[in-house]
Amino acid sequence: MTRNAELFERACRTIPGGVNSPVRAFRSVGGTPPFIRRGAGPYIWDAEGTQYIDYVGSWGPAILGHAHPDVIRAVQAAAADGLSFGAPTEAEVELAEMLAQRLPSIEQVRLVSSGTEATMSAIRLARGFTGRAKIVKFEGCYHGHADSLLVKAGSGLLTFGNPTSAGVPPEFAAHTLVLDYNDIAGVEAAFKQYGDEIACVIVEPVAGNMNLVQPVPGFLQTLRDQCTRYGAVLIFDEVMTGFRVGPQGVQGRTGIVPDLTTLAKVIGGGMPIGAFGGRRDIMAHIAPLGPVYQAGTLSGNPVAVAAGIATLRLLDEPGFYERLEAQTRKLVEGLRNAAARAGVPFTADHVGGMFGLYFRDSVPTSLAEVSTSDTQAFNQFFHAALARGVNFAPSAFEAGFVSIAHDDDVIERTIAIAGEAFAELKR
Ligand code: KE4
Repeated sequence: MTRNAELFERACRTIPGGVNSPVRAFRSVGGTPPFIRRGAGPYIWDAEGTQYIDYVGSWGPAILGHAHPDVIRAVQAAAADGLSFGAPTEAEVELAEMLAQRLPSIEQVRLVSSGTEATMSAIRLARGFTGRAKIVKFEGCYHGHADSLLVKAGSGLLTFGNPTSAGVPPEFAAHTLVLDYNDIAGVEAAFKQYGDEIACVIVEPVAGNMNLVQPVPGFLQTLRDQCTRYGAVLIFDEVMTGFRVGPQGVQGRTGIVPDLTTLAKVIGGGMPIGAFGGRRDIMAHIAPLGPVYQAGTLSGNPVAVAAGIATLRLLDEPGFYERLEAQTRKLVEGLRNAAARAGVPFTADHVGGMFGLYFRDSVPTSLAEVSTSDTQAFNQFFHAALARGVNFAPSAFEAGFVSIAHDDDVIERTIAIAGEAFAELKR
């Protein structure tokens, strides 16, 4: 039995499914997940000492590559002064100011410890601010595991949602309307019917949890216009896209400014962190200022904040995002060409430092289109690449992530390995 298999068997004895987050269990792609011992730059090594070029990057946070020395030094220095005080610290003020300076939507921001906490709090805030109960989300978008977000579309086009998870009472899903991503007419119809009952719309402004799916022209603007017209709060869930697709997230790339933004991942550089922020008049409703309760023992934790500050400072380097996007483009173009040479139906897309791989002929614009991809081919490709030392996301319905440490040599080696993996599909 391999060391990874031994560790997985041992993990399954005390941790449900052997993992602390379901996607890590490889249920979608099959097989045994490597247990990672360490990472450095674009690489991770598993318990057997096998090296992988990593394109998961902790699902987005590792934008600088793993174990960047400046970030590690900042974490070590902060930790040496104590791990958490449950009292205000200057560092969390500095991080809050950095977020407000960088994101057009943020006048005030509250730090939390995960993306789920950020979106759950933002929705409660939108409901408290508007006094309304209904929320709108989109099929294929994932915003963490708060009850009112684990919801799939109802039976009818404009009927309210049904839980996607056991343990969520139907009543908790009853206020969630699930529309199709990029369905502009559907959004307009929903607001026409329920406009003055809708507290908020929450959207991944570039979707990364149904694989990468970009907004079609007009989709985000329609959300902005309809929310403004009916007094609903527009929430951009930029947990994944924040500081990943550009220095100001999707709101910076598009100029479309939401009322609230949720963040996590990159802003903690790999440490537990999240944030929600936006218009001052809305944030004024959050306790202790206003009636919407929200709290957290480790919110603004000094060690996580130190990692976030060190990370954001390095992202300020001139040309950082141009280089990151250039490397991601080289990867995506190289993979498309390698698949074409092998005669495999495949395409790929990218925005900033995140990318999507699709075993279908065209880039999808909805979950329905993503779902027509050849997931069996993806799973076979995934394992063929993994066996050759490239770690893509272990699901056909996840995005991938490039770090600034993925230099030309790493990208070229990835493309060569992918070429062998594509060829294996044809055998
Ligand atoms: P966390 O609670 O996992 O920190 O964040 C939830 C979340 C919220 N919003 C968006 C847009 C997200 O992508 C996420 C979490 N992303 C997944 C990646 N598909 C995390 C991976 C996992 O669940 O283990």
